[in-house]
Amino acid sequence: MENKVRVGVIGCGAIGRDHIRRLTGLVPETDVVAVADFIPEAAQKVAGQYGAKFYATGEELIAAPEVDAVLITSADPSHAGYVLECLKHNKYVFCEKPLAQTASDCEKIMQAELACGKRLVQVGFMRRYDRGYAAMKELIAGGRLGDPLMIHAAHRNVSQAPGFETDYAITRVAIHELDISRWLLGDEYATAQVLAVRQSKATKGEWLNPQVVMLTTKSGQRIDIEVQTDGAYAYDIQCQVVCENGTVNLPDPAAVVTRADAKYSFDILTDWSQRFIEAYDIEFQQWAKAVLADHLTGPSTWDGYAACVAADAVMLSRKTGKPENVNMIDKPALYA
Ligand code: ISE
Repeated sequence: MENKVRVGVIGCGAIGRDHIRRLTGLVPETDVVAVADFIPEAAQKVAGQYGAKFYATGEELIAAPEVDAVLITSADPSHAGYVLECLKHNKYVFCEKPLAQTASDCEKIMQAELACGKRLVQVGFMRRYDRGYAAMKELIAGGRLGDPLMIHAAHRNVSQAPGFETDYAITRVAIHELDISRWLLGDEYATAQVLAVRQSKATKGEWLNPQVVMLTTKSGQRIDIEVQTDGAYAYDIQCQVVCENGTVNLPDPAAVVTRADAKYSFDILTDWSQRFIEAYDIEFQQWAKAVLADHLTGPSTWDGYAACVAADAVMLSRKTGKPENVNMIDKPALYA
C-alpha cells in the first residue's frame, strides 16, 4: 500500500453498491479494484460499472494479490466466515454489522486477530460517526450533566425485506442500539431481556413486532429500546440519555420546516439507508486514513463481540422469560 487502499468488496446488494459509490466518489484514499457476490450477475454488473475485477467467490477475492483490504457487505450469516478468511491472509477487513451471528463466532475472530498481533478488523457501527450521537457523547463525557442514569431509545422501521424473522429484530436492527448505548455510557452490560408488548397489526409476516429490549449496565444504569421492525409511520431513531442534572436527546436530521394550513411540519425519512448517510461517509474516510496509517481506531472486534454477547442474552431471555446475564470474556490488551 502506497497512498491508496485497494479495496475488494464482497456483496453487491443495496448497501454494497452504496459503499462502492461512496468509496469511489468521496474517499480519495481508496480504489475499488475487485467485487464478488453470491449472485454473479450482480457483481459482474458492478464490475463493469466501476472497472473492477469480478471474482466468482469471496474467498478468491480475499486471496487476490491486488486486494489490500476487504469490505464485507454480504448477507449477515456470511460475515464471520469471510472475516476469518481475511485474517488468514493478514488483510484489513471492514465488516458491516453484525460482525457475526453469535458471540462465540466473534470470539473465534478475536483469537484469529490476536494471532495476527494487530487490529485488522473494523465493524460498521456507523452511528458512532453521526454528528448527533458524537455531540451527545462529548457532552456526557464532559460531565456537565452529571452521571448518566438511563437511556430511552426507539428504532422504528417502515418495512423489512422478505424472510425477516423475530431474532433479526435484535441481530440486524437493535444491534445498533446495543452498540451505541454502551459507547454513550462508557460501560458494559450486566443483564439483558426482551419484554412482550401488544403486537402491531401492521406487521406483514409472522415475527414479533414490536419488541422492547431492556438492559442494565455494570454500574446499574438502565436502557430501554423500543424496536419496531415493520409498519411504523417512518424510519425514526430516537435516543434520550437521562443524566443526574439534565437530559440530552439525539437531534432529528435537518429538515425544512413548513408553516402552512395552520400546521407546523417537517418530513421524517422513511428509508433507513438515508438516515446515517453522512455518518457512513465520515466512517469510510476515517477508515481509509487509518488503514494507510496501519493503525485502526474505529469500532473493533471487541465492540462487535460486546454487541453480540448482549444480542445472545436478549434472544435467550425470550426463551427463559427472565433477564439473562451478559457474560463477557476479559478484554484483551489489543482492544484497550
Ligand atoms: C438495516 O440493516 C439497518 O441497519 C437499519 O438500521 C435497520 O433499521 C434496518 O431494519 C436494517 O435492515
